[in-house]
Amino acid sequence: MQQIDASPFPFAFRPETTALIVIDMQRDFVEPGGFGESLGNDVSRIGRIVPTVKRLLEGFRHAGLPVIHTMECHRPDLSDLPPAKRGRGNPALRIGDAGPMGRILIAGEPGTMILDELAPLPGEIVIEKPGKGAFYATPLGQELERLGMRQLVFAGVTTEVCVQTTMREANDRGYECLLAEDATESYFPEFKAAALAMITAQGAVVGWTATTDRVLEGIADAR
Ligand code: TIU
Repeated sequence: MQQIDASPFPFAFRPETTALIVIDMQRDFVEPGGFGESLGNDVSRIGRIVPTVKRLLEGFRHAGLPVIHTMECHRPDLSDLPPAKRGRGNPALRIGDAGPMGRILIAGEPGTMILDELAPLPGEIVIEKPGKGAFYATPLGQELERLGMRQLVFAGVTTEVCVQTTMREANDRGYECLLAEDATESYFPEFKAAALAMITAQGAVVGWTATTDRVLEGIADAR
């Protein structure tokens, strides 16, 4: 086993069983006019992590370790959108409505795309998910089993919503999970801090956290 210098204690991993999962780095959450702003959020702080997420992505690619991207989105006919989700939050624009970047959070629309700087490379797995967690109603679990993964490093947005939900789903499925703390962000700094504390409390009850520099150091000699 190799180690990443992490909180609350070192994260043990085998490079051949470790993947990066980048959660929902989509225009809809980062750019004005998208889903995040429609919920009443100031989206400006989210974009600041893009260079750090990019460094993490490139580190995994360079080490030859799998990279998986997720996208929160729905079918154009909204058949995978529960009415409870469409109505939630009293948003200015609802999921499926036409906004400045196309229909909000609908697969294939410009606003739903992953940011150009972080775009998946050919061969990288992209999971489209209708929920906050990336395991619900998706093939993520089968893909991870097919690849033989056991340890998962997470990045993306938002920390306490889709990232934390997915980490909890993964933790319950037996994966050892680490969140790159400077490659994730929330619309609410206090919620990000609380999520990091919840994850690592009680001896890593959900998982570990570490900076991107420490993760990159850990995987540097993976090849
Ligand atoms: N609202 C919010 O903070 N997040 C989401 O709706 N989705 C994700 O976190 N991707």
